[in-house]
Amino acid sequence: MTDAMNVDYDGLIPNNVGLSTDERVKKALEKWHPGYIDWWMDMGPEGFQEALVYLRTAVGVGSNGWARFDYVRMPEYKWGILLAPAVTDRRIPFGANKGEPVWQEVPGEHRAMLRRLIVIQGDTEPASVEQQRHLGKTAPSLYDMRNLFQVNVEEGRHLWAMVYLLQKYFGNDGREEAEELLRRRSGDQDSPRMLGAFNESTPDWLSFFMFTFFTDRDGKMQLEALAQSGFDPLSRTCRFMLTEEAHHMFVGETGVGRIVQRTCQAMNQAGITDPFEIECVRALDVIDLPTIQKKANLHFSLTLDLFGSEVSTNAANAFHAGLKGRYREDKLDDDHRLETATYPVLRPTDGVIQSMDVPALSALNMRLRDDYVKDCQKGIDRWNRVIANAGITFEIRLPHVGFNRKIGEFKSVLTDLEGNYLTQEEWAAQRDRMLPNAEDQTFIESLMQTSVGVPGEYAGWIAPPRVGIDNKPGDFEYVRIA
Ligand code: BYC
Ligand code: FE
Ligand code: FE
Repeated sequence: MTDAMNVDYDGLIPNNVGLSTDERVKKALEKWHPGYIDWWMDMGPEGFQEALVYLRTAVGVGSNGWARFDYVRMPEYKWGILLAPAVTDRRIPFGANKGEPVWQEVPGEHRAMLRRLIVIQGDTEPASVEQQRHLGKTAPSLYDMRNLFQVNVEEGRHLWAMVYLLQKYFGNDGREEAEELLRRRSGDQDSPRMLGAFNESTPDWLSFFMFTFFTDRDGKMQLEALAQSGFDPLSRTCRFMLTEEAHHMFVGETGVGRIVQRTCQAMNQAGITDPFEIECVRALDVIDLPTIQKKANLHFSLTLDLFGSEVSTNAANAFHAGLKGRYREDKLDDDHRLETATYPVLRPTDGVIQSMDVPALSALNMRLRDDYVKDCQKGIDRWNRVIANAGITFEIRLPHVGFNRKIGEFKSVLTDLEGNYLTQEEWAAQRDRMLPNAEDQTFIESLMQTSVGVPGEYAGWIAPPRVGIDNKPGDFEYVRIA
């Protein structure tokens, strides 16, 4: 039953977890459902709840053919509970209990730690929907609008995924946490979302694409680490979520890539060779490359904070307990216990930033962050190829990991993009060349005043995609606006 490949669509909640025979959890979820819909109507995409959107819905969990595309009103989207198929005889892959059979129930001694991880993961999902709720009104095309809404409904489903775990495995306090997930609000003074970056605003489409490139990629890394978990229901949930996450990063990478492409094209047509002639480039109604770089600096640094402190006992405990592993733990070749290993951590010391070996167990956040930075760089390389192919001399670069940090080793130092220390005064003088300022923001928003609602048309600051969603032709009507 639990490793069914097909989804049961009979009840209110599509699922492959045998909900129809689990009265207790079914009732709990059905009770939670109206509150979720209220939240979606209040905090979901503003102005488009009636629109018919060409969305994909999961109808199976197999590695191919799991999606069906159709026009759906978002509030009627089938938010289901979908677990990747169980792996026969799966063993805890790391930590003190390595090699023992995975847990199908919550191990009592790790209950609080596990609940905290699930709640934090769950909290980010609705937060991102809240952050993105105004963007429909300024979408550069129906294609992009549809992708935004696809990401939004899937983040909603990710909330369901975590709420299912809370309702099924954590009894009363799980139910309370599930309610709290609907109560907190991104950016709210009194009851904010749990992690820093999820309380920032996503004011424009360049930010949206940067967010899905950088911040959804933190989602990918954290889900990869949780997919290794010895708590098997969490592992299976995360494994299925990762298949959806790939599309979110596609949206971010190609979104920024298409903006870069359009800027380079406009520069070439106008005969501008110097990317730093900002006023001339902006006069073409495209976003200059240095401003794109500044947005990348902002979203990269905000996202690095999501990895927590480089040296962390929480991370050590979660690994030791077998709850949260490393990126591709099952592909790594070591003892998977890390009781004697070390790992290099970058630390600011007087005058210099130094690499220091610390116990590997305590450096797991640093390690996941290192894997994340490598993953980001691959996408950046692809953006840079677009610029190089256009014959323009400019390279988008990831800033130093110490730049603009609020969490961890670097939170009490100021650095420039290369990691050189700055005094308060130097920071104040240089900030506007490193991060978007009010003027940059005003310019970006001046380009994004309305949405483009004609099928096949695109705003002038972004290139059309190379292929459509679900192989649809260029003039396909991805959203039928009510
Ligand atoms: N903001 O030992 P520390 C996604 C707190 S994104 C505020 O340094 P730890 C998505 C921390 O909670 C992926 N507080 O770090 C993307 C702790 O507080 P308590 C989300 C922070 O615990 C886009 C204290 O500082 N999933 O899915 O090892 C769209 C000391 O903690 C922050 C996860 O994060 C911060 N940035 O690691 C939609 C996975 N950082 O408990 C969705 C689950 C740290 O002492 N979470 N703190 O009061 C975790 O694995 C860990 O909680 C963290 C932090 C990696 C977040
Ligand atoms: Fe998500
Ligand atoms: Fe995502």
